[in-house]
Amino acid sequence: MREAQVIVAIPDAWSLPGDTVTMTLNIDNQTERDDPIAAFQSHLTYSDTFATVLDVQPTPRIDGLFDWNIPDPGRLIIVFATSELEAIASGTGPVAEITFEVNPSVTVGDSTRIHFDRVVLSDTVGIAIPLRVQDGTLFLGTGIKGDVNMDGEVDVLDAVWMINYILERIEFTTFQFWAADCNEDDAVDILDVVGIINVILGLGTCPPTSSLAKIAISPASIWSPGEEAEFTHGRLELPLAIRSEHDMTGIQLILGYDPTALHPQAPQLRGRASHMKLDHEWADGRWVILIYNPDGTSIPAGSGSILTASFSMRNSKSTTQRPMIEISEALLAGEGCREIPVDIYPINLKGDLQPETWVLEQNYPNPFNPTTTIIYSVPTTELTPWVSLKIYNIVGQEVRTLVNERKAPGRHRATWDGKDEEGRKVSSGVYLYTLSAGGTSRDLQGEFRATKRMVLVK
Ligand SMILES: [Ca+2]
Ligand SMILES: [Ca+2]
Repeated sequence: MREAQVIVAIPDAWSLPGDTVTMTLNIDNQTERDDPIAAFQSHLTYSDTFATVLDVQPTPRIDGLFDWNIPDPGRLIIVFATSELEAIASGTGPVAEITFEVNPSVTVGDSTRIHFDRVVLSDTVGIAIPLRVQDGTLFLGTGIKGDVNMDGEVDVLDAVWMINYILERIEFTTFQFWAADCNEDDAVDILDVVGIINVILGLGTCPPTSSLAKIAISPASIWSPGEEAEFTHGRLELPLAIRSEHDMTGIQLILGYDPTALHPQAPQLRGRASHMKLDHEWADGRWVILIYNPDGTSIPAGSGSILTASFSMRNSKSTTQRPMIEISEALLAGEGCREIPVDIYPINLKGDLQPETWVLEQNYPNPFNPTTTIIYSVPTTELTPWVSLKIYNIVGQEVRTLVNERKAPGRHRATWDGKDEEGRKVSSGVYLYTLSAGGTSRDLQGEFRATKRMVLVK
């Protein structure tokens, strides 16, 4: 006998006591070797004390005769035949929708199996087509807000499901969405996550938003401190700061960015958010970041950077425009699952994507002991230029060579440890540092030369 290719199945569904729920009867006959289906007969059994069939409707895949009947309680027969017994189009998906009404007195957590008792598929000349069946299960949700995975308990597993849903890693069924939307505002977000954490820890409840007393909450603000945003060659460090007069139990951020120019890296918590937990996911120019803490602690009120979002740049050599980045959404959770309104400021990037000119920056710290850092920038040129950075004493004698090689475009940093070429500590006083660059050879003729002073103190 040939292996059955056609699958007749009823996918699982979830409902609550007293609700109606529609389950689908699917036929999967999408492979080309399948025999054409001209007619179908199915006998289904289910618990009639659990649910009652209200209606059965064909889907557009069915064109022809369609009928159904309940000869005995708990038994459903569905029959259809295509017009003039021509084959129904191959494909996958529902051919019928069965609407059940769930008995209001059924115990939550129960389920009933929708069982294929007998199924016959006929081809166009009346020969049975081999098939496989897959029973479905109608689950009754526990009716507990927060019990997303429907195991009867509200615990950290449910919080993880919610986080994965918000980060768009998984999808929810209608019932799971209902269970996850603890504060009943028709959205599943960080407010629900911190609500469920409070419930798990016994710190409080996750009341419906509509039941919260209307009290004035002063708005927070979120921005990227531009003076800190730093483009270095091939990389952007984007700090994000929040000012809030209220403690924050959780934060949900969505950053929009140009995915053709930027590639998100791991974000890092900073400052007063360092103790929090962070999870994130990005795709197609949307970067969703969640900040929360399973132990219920919050980010204290205050002002300053809480996060650095880093990007690497794609095709940085050919890009000279600053790529688009914005804070698309910011949702702040306060005490008791209250939402803290937030003003979002546009991101104004100050750093250049790539330096367009030679720059020799003032060393820091200065005065210094024992080490200091010197930053210099190499512009974009067709050929990688030769660069030298040397230290001289005040009478012009060479003390140390820090750099003497080709350097790629971008900002570079060099460190001087206050020692000469032989590794001896030099005496305190004024020193000069000179950046020479140019051409593509060691002669360093002409292109750029700059000198600055620094002071070594003892
Ligand atoms: Ca659960
Ligand atoms: Ca919600």
